[in-house]
Amino acid sequence: MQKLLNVNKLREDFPILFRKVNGKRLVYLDNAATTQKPRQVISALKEFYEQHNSNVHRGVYQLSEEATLAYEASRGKIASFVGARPNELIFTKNATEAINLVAYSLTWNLESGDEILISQMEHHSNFVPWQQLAKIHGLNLKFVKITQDGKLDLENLERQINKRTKIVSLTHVSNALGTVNPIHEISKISHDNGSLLVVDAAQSVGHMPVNVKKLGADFLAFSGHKMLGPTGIGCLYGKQELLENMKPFLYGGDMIKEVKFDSTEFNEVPWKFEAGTQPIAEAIALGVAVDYLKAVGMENILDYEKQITEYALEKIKEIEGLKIHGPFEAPIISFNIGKVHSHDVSAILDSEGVAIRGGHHCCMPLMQVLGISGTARASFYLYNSREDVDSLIEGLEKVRKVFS
Ligand code: C6P
Repeated sequence: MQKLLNVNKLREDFPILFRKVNGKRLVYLDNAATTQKPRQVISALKEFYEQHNSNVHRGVYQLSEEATLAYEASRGKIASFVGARPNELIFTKNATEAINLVAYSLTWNLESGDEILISQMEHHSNFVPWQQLAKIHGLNLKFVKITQDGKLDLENLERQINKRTKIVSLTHVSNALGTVNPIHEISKISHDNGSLLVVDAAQSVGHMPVNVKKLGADFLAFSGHKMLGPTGIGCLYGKQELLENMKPFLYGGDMIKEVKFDSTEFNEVPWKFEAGTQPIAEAIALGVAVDYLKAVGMENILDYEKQITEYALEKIKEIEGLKIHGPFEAPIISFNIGKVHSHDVSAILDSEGVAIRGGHHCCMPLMQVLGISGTARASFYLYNSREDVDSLIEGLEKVRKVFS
C-alpha cells in the first residue's frame, strides 16, 4: 500500500537537518555521497557502547552473548531486506570492500584470456579492482558503452559478451548520471552466456525495493552509510553455493574452524569472509536503519523520490545555460552551468547553506566519455522537501548571476 510521506515529520528524526551552515538553514543534497542518520540509528550506536559493548562469537559471558545475538539478528534483518538468507550476507566495511572481496575471490580461478565485462559508467569501486586484477591474472577487461542519453547500451553488451566472459559486473544505479540499469534483463543475458553477475547496488538498496532473487544477481554489494546507517559497515550478498566454493578474501581470527601448524580449516559462510573483529556497533545500527526504511516503506520512498526529482527537474531546466547529464531515472541530477567549474557551483551553493557535490564523482572514465571534467550533482533522499529544492534553485540563480 502506497502512502504519502510526511516529510516534515520525518525530518524531525534527523537532528543534523536543524543545524545552520554559513548562517543558513542546512539544505543537504549530497545523499549519493552519504545520507544523514536518524536519531534511532545514532541511539543504537550509543546504546551498544553503553550497554552491550563486547566482542562477538568469542566470549562465553552475557555481554558477549548479547552482542552476538544483536549482530546476527541484524544480519538476518538486512539479508531479508534484500531477499537473501542470513548466511548469504557478509558484513564488509563498505560497497568498495564488498566488490574487492568478490573480485579477489572470483578472479583467483580465472585463466589468462578470460574476460570481465563492466561498463563505461562504473564508479571507481567497480572499476579499479577489476582493472588491477585483470592485469595480475592476464584477463581481458571490456567496457559496455553508454548511449547518448546516458543509458547502458544493451545491444553493445550483447555484442561484447561471449563464452570467455566469466564475470559481468555492473552498477544498478549510476551515481553520476542517475541511470537505473535493467539488471533483471542483464542477468538473463549473463546467465544464458554462463557468466556470473555482480551488481554494485550502492545507490539502489536505500532508495527502492531491491530483491537479489528477483534481480537475478549472483553477488550484490552495498554500503550502510548510503541508506541511513553508519559509516564503516557494508554488505556483500552472494549465492550460498558460490560463496561456499570461493576462497576467503582476508585471513585471520573468527574466519577459521581449526588452525594447525601446517594448515587451516575455514569457517562456514558467511563467517569465512569476516576475518578479525568486525564493526559490531555499526552492523547492529545498520539493522536499525533497515527497520526505519521498512517502516517508511521502500515503495513510498521510491515514489516520493520520483516526485521530488521531477519537481527539481522542472525548476532546474528553467535556469539559463544549464545542461543536464543523464536520463533522470533516480534521485540524482547531474549538471553543468555554462563553463562554470562544478567546484565553483558547489562553493557558491555552500555559501547559501546548500550542500551538493561537484567533480568527477569517482567516475573519471565516464567523464572522459562525456568529454567533461566533472559535473555538479544534487542528490535527494526521503527527508528532502520542496523547500530544499527551492533553495537549490535560488542558489543556482546566484551562480548564474555571479558568472554572467
Ligand atoms: N559514491 C558518491 O558521491 P563506498 O565508498 O564503498 O561506500 O561506496 C562506493 C560506491 C560504489 N558504487 C557506487 C555506484 C557509488 O556511488 C559509490 C560511492 C559516492 O557518488 C562517493 S564517491
